[in-house]
Amino acid sequence: MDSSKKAGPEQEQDNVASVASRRGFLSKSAVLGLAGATLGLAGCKEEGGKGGASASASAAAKEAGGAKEIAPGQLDDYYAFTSAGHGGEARVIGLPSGRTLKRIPVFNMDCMVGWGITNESKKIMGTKADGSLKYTTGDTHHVHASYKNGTYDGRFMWVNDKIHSRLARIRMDTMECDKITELPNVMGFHGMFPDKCDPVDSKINYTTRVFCGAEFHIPLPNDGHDLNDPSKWGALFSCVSAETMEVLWQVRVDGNMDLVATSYDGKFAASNQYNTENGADLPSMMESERDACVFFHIERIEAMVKAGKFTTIGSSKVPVVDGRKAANADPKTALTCYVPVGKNPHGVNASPDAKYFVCSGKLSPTATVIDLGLIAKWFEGGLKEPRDTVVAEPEIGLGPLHTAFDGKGNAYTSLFLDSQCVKWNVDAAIAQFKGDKKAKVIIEKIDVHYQPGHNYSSMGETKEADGKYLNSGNKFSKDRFLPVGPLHPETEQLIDISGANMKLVADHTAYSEPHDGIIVRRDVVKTRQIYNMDDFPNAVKPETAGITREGNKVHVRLMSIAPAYSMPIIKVKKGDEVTITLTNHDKVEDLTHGCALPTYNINFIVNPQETKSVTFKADHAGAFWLYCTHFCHALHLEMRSRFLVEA
Ligand code: RUQ
Ligand code: CUA
Ligand code: CA
Repeated sequence: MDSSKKAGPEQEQDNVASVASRRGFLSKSAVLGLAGATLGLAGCKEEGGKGGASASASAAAKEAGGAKEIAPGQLDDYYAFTSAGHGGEARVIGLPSGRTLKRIPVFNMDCMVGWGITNESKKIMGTKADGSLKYTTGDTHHVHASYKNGTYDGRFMWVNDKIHSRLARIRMDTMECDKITELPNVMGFHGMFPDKCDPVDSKINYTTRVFCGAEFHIPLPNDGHDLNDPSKWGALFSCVSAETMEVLWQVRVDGNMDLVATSYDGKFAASNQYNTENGADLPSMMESERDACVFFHIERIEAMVKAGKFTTIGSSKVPVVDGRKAANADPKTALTCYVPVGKNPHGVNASPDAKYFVCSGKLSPTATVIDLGLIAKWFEGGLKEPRDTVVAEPEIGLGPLHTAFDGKGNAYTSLFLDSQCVKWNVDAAIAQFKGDKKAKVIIEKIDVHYQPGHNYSSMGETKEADGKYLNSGNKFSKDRFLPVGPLHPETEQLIDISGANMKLVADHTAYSEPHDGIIVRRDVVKTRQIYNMDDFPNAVKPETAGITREGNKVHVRLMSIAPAYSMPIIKVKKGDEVTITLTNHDKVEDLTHGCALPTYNINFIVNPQETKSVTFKADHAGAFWLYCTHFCHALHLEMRSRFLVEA
C-alpha cells in the first residue's frame, strides 16, 4: 500500500513509529557522532536535483546527531531575537527548540498587551494632535543588541521601521519597547547597527551610538520641491544616541545605503550601496558593473559637527555633513571611503575577529572581503585606491546576500538564487586572492528550503561567536509545511554548524516575515519578572484609588488584586472624558490581569506591579462590564466591575 494514501489509525501508527525511531536514532547518533548525517548530505549533493535534495535533507534532520532535543520542561540554550517584517513587531524565540516565547509589539498595534491602546504606549509610538496614533504600520528588518567589550551586555536591542524611517529601542530586561525615534529627511531606513566602542575613548567600550542607513533617495527637504528631478534627491546616513535616542548627526552620501556594520574598535561604520548610480528606476540602478561599500570615519564626522561645519535640512535641527565624493577627495581629511564591490550588493557583516567586513554581491556571485586595517590606512593616505582595501573576492554561488560567522575563521553566506547556504573559509579566500591556486575556499554547500534571505549564527555578531547554530531565514516554504491557504509561513531552518559538516536539524515556521535576527546565549539575558510599582509615577495606591472629577474630565484610579478590581461600580456621565489608570497590586510572578471595556474598544494587560492607563470619551450611555481578559485565578470570570455611563 502506498504509504502516502494511508489515513486514520494506520497512519497514526506510522507517525508514532517514526517519531519513536527518530528519538531512538537521536540518542544513538549522539554516541555515534556525526558521520551518518554527513554522508546523507554528501549524497544529496551528488543527486543535484531539488527533489532529491529535499528528501535527503529530511533524512539529515532525523540523523541530527549534534542537535540537542529540548524536552518538556527543559529550557533552551539561546534566545533568538528576530524582526517580523511588515508585521511591525519583534519576536523572541527559544533555540534550538524553536519555541515562540514572545512577540514584542513595536510599530504595530497589539490588542493583547494594549500596545497602541494605552496612553503610555501611544506616547512612545507617537500621536497626532487629536491624540490618535501617527502611524499604525511598520516594517521591521533588523534587530541588533547593545555591546560591551565586543559582546552583548543585555541592556537593549534596536529594531528599524523601514516604512516610516523609525528606530525603536527595546529593553532586554522587560523585553518591551521603551523609545521610538523618527529620522528626519530619510526614507527607506533599512540597515541599522549599534557601535561597539567609542572611536576616540577606548574606555567607553560599550554601545553609545546606533547607525542607520537609508535606501531611498528623496528631495531634501521632502516638501514638494524637486519632485520631477530625482537627480537632485539624496540619501542620509544617521547616527542616533543609544541613551537618549536623539538623532545626533547625519551624513549626505553619493548613492544609497542598505545594511550597516560597525567595527569592534568603534572607528568605522559601513553600509553596502546597491544604487551607486543614484538611479530612480530599476535599469538605472543596475547600470554599473560595480557598486560600493561606503565607510564612515566616525571620529572625523563628529569633529566636523563639533566644529560647526554642517548644514541643516528643512525644519530639522540635526547637523548634516557632506560625505559625498567631491567633498572628500583627500583621504587624509575624508569622512567617507567608497570601496568598489560586486554589482548591487546586499549585506555587510563584521567578522568576529574584528578584522574584516564581508559584503555580498547579490547580482555578482562574489563576496568581497574588506580589511579594516587597510581602511584605516586608506584614511591615513597610505593607499592609492579604496579598492586596495579588498583582500579577497571569492566566487561563492548565485545571489549571495548575508554572511554569518562561526568564530573559527569560516563564513556562512546565504545564496538566494541557489537556495543554499555556503560555508567558506576567509583565510583561504585571502590566499586565493593573492594567487594561491590550491586554496580551498568553499568548504560545503547545504540546501535550504527555499530562497534564504538572512542567516545568522549563535553569538556570531560578537567576539564570542561560538559556532554552534546557524539560522537560515528562508523567504519561501512551499512544500515544507501543511498548506494553510495562499499565504505560506516562512521557514526558519536551524543548522548545526558545530561539526565539520553543516547539518540541518530543524524546520521552524514563522509568520511573515522575519528578516534578520540575532542568537544570544541565554546567560546574557537577565530579565525582570516583576515590576517595581514606584517605576510608574501614576501608580494607583490605596490612598489615591477612586474617582475624581474636574469639569467633564473623570479620572478612575483602579487597582487589581486577584480576583477583583478595587471598585465594583464605576459611574460616569455621557460626554465625559474618562481616564482609567490601573495598577496591578499582585506581586506573584506570572499573575497578569487584563482590562477590557466592551463597546469602548479598550483592552490591555497589567503585569505584576505594573500601571497602565487609557483615555477615551464616554460617548454612549449604558451598563458595560469592565472585565479581566487575562486568565488569573479560579474566579477570573467573576473578575469584573460595572462601568455605568449615565445618559
Ligand atoms: S534585508 S534578505 Cu531587510 Cu536585511 Cu536582506
Ligand atoms: Cu484578573 Cu483574570
Ligand atoms: Ca547598482
